[in-house]
Amino acid sequence: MIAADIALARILKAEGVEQLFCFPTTEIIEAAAAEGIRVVTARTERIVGNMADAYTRVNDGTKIGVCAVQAGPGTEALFVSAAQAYADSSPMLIVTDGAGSKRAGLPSLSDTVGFYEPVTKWATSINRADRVHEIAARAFTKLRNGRRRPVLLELPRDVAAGQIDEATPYAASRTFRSEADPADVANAIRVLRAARKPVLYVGQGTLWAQASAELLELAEASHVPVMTTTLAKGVFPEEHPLALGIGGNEITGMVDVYLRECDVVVALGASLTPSLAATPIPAGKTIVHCTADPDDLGTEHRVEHAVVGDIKLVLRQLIDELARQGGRPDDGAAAEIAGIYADWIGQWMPKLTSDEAPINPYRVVWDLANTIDRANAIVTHDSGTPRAQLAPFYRAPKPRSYLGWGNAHQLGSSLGLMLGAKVAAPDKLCVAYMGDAAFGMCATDLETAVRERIPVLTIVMNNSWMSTYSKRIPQATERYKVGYMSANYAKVAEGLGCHAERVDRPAEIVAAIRRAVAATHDGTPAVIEFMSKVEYSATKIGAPGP
Ligand SMILES: Cc1ncc(C[n+]2csc(CCOP(=O)(O)OP(=O)(O)O)c2C)c(N)n1
Ligand SMILES: [Mg+2]
Repeated sequence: MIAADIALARILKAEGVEQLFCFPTTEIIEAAAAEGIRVVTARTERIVGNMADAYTRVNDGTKIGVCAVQAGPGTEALFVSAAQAYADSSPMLIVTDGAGSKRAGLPSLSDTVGFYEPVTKWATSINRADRVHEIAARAFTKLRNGRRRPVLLELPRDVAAGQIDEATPYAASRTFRSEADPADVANAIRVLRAARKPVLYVGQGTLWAQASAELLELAEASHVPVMTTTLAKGVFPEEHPLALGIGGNEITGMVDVYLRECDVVVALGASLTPSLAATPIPAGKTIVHCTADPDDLGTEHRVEHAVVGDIKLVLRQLIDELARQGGRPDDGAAAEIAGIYADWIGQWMPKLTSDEAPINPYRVVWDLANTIDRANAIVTHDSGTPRAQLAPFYRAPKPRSYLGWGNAHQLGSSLGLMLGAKVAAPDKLCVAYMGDAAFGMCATDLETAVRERIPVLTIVMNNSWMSTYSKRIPQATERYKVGYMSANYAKVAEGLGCHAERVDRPAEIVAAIRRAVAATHDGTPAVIEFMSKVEYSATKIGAPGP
């Protein structure tokens, strides 16, 4: 006989779980550690959740990020990260303890399962020790199938101690896929072949389905340009001649032209729900909606042409059907894209190469992109102008070399996300690019990076304020005499054990990045604080210039 918490720890191992992200300790955390699972302990629960979320994403969901926190204040503090993972459709498993059954339901205790229901695919309490296997199997099956979203399991203390048969069998869960109706595929290709100026509008479903090779094959076979949402950034190599770059809250000049001028949009693995992560499709376009989740259909657009199925299998069907119908001629899109890029990036060059001090943040983005080995990096933006500055201009060369977010993005989540990414991909340079307000929301977890030996690179743009809020707040700050946000963040980072530098001259940017990258290679987390100016130029449809 074994205790239920040990049985659950063994199930996690059987499901391929190699690490548990947690704070501080519970029965399941101790049981997992005893079973040889690496326990990564953060300083705050919200960072714990971010780590598990990014760990899953970097593994494309083939390995599930699991986090464990205490019930009550722990699950309450983790909620924001679960909400973010839910909004971005990222599956992670949350395991929590709970009061013993004698105290269950008392009004003095928060109802963990109840308040997690809106931010999970499934939240449940394991109410008997002998149900651990059955409930865990259902949890992992949900995490690996259908729409990817968090799952919460509560293991109350007395249930955790309950004894069950050690020999209870457990088979790891798996993903099941299905193709689309061939008639829908044939119709989609007919619409694509008849199009005057089509665009492939790609969402993160292509990442979860690991369909980047098929996407490349379809684009090259059809000569159709590819844009991605912020969440899917990198699934199509952004320096490919047919790449338009991202269309999120911010867009590239190429997306601006193509999305306005196209007649047909073929959406692939995109929900087409309105959000900060996905540029709305202008009215009057014919849409072919290819998605694994039929719930996506008809959200914002009338369903005229749809293809429902696993997007990797659907892409293969589309490639075969395109050949069967006679292909599609090359209409010279690549040359047009090159021209638009040259014109658009030319407009931005004065900012991207600016010598001004305080430093122009676009200069940091440009120097970062041209200094690090992007093919061996995972980069992410935080909320605020960091997203606006980085996402359109940093060209991601391959899937998961950039983690894009944008539906319900918690300020300060980039650090925890990169900690999780670095645990998943220890050989990659993992970079969190954030503002000073974001730093204030996560900085103490730099100590987690040091203690747990997770050497990430954090870039802090210190502009003494929250750029996008600068129009309204200065009057208020003057009125109430609270002043601007000010601190020496490099000293904070140094105090937490990081390699840290403060840079105030543009000529020093590249050398500082090189030193910081070298520090991470030596195992030390690095922070560079750039003294920067407030700079906000939205790149929107119809206005992608500075
Ligand atoms: C927890 C949370 N609160 C509020 C917001 C809304 N928000 C988005 S960006 C931002 C300010 C960002 O300021 P900073 O990090 O300094 O970056 P900057 O825009 O100045 O470059 C805020 C408050 C959020 N995303 N998350
Ligand atoms: Mg700021």
